[in-house]
Formats: sequence, structure tokens, C-alpha cells
Amino acid sequence: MKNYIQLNEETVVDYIKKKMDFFQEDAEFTCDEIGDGNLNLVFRVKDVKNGKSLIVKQALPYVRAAGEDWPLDINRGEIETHILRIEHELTEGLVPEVYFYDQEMYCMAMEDLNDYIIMRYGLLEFNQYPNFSEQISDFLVKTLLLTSDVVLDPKEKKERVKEFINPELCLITEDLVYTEPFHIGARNNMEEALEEFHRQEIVEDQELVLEAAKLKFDFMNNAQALLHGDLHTGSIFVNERYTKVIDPEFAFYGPMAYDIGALVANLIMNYISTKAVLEEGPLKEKHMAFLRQSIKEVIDLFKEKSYAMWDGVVKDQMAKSKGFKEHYIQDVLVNTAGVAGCEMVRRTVGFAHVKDLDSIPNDEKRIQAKKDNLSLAKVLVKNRHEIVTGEAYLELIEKYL
Ligand code: SR1
Ligand code: MG
Repeated sequence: MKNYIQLNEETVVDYIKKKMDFFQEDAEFTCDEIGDGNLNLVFRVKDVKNGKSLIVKQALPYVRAAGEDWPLDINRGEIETHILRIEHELTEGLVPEVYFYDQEMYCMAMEDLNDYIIMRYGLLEFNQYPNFSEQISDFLVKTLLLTSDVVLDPKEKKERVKEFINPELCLITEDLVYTEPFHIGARNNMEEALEEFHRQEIVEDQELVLEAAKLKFDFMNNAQALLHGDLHTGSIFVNERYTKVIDPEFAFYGPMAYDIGALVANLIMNYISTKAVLEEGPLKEKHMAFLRQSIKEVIDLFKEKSYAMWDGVVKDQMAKSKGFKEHYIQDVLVNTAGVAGCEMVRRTVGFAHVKDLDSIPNDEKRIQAKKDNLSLAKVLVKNRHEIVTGEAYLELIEKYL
């Protein structure tokens, strides 16, 4: 960390001018720190005169949301840069272009997506994105299937597993998603009105805790594909026409279900939020219908597109066996429901929440929404073997929400 200096709104312009020839001589700069994630500093550097801009993202040696008492591997940007470049190629641009990574400042510069909005915020404004499920299912199938043993040469795949080993960030997930929310204490963070419900319905439900333990060990041991590793709606930029996935710093070789389940869970939590916040009427109906359709399509299109792509890309001889494709995708979808349930539990009672639930202004409705979220999450984890189609999710939503 010899040459590491933490950037700020005053220093980042000079830094970027030294590093790259991106802006014009007569540029008039503005710079804002726009990071609202849990980990990094994020700056938007803009030349207001010529209308050019880029994003600078710098890692801190600790978790931003917790402070210096929680140190964290500062090299995480290197993994992120590497996977963004791989995903850019695999998905033909469903992730932003990275301009450079600076190993001394632990910092990267990348394409600014200024005509996009973070999907979580767009959904909280009740916007709909008609191309989303088509594009995100493309992202999922291409980044997951094409990085797996089904397609890659076995030696190359194992090289990649080695290259993308990400122990500190994985430990965050193992603790914050798969362990602490199923117990009392640690870094859990919940409203007092939920404490008793959490104890009875989550901690003391032994079947649930056992199933969560199985999912945790799948996460730790199933080096199936190169994951994004944190695919919630805060890691996705959208607009009316396009989708771009950002922030893959939790990337590693893990179970495909982890990406699909995190995404589906975050769509469900926006559904619960919308139901609690909006008055009955056309906007509510339209937004909830869009969310139901997106949840269904993410699952069904992942399956459909994986099947469609399989025969053309599969290299492993045994993976060509009759029935194997169906077995493989079924297994991914079973665990997708389980991951979705774990994500919904941790976003309600764990360290890192989602705005969708926390911003419900009415106390009674917010607590009820969080309880509904936990109740549905339990079903997703425990009954995951039966929840493998888009329709099955819609039936559960109808029944529990
Ligand atoms: C300490 S990091 C907390 C959460 O933020 C990230 O976005 C991941 O979801 C992580 O679990
Ligand atoms: Mg993030």
C-alpha cells in the first residue's frame, strides 16, 4: 500500500488527468462522490463543457459501511476488473467497459452509465423495464453456462477457479447470508418489533436452519461457474432499453443458483414493498404485474436459454448424455429458490438491508411486510425442490403476499 492515497472529490480530477487521455484540454470538471454501496468510494468525473464523463471506483482497506474496525482485502478491484472484462466479452456489452485498473491506488476507471438508473431506485420509483428479463437472462446464461465445466476445457476451468479465489469476500457472504441471520446476535440488525418473530420463525425452526446449512455448504464447495457474486438490484443499471450489470467484486467460482436466487429475491422484495406502499390503483397493478412477469421470466428464460444453448456449446462428453442437461438445470433451479429465501432472510434481519423494505414509511405496514418476507423466504428454502418454474413462484406470491 506504499503509493496508496485515498481519493476525494478535490483530488480525483488531477489523478484521472495524469492516468489517461480521456478528457479534452478545455474541459470544465465537476466531480461527485456517488457511492452508496457498502464497500467502496465511487466518483463521477464529468466535463460539463464537452459532455464527457467517467466513473472512478476506489477500494478502501475496510468495509465502508462499518468503518476501519472491519478490514477488507483491498485487492478486490483487481478481481472486479478481470471479471468485468470477461463478462463484457461473453455478453457483448451487458457490463460497462473498464478503461484501466491501477494496482497501486486500488482503483479503476470505467464507462459512465449516466443515462441509466440503479435498478433498485428505478423500481422504488415504480418504473418498469420491458427488456430487462430478456437481457438479464442472457447475462445469466452466458456468464454462468459458458464459464462452467460443461463448456470450458477442464484444465482451463481449474486455472480460472484458482485465479478467482476470493476468500475474504466469500467469507462475508458465508457469514452475512448463510450464518448470522439464522442465529441471535452477531452483526444482525433488525427492528425490535421483529425480534420475537425472528427467534421463533427463523432461529428455532430447526428444519429451516438445517436447509440453510446445506445451502451454505453448496455455496462453499460447488465451484460450478464464474459468478457475479452479489447480483441484487443495486448491482444493475437499467433504462427503458438496456441493462448493464456492475460491481462483481464478490466474483468467484460458485453455484449458479447464487446469482439467479439473489436477483429473484430482490425482485420479490420490491414486490412486497410496492404492495405495502402504493394505494390500490392502476400504477400499483401495473408495477406488481411487471414484477410478477419479471420473476417468472428470469426463471423460465434461464431454463429455456440454457436448454437452447446447451447442444451448441457443450464440450464435456458425459454432459452430452441424454437427460443430463435437464438434471443439471433442475439442480440449479432447486437451489435458486433456496438462495432466494436466504437472501430475503438476511436483508430483513441481517447486517445489510434493502431500501425496498426499510423505506416503507408506515410502521405497521413495514413490520408486516418484513414478516411476510420472512414467511415466504422460509417456504423458498424448505420447499425448494418443488419451486423450479416461474409459475411456482407466482403461486407462492399469490398465496403468501
Ligand atoms: C459488508 S458488505 C455487506 C453486503 O454488501 C454487499 O453488497 C454484499 O451484498 C454484502 O453482503
Ligand atoms: Mg456492490
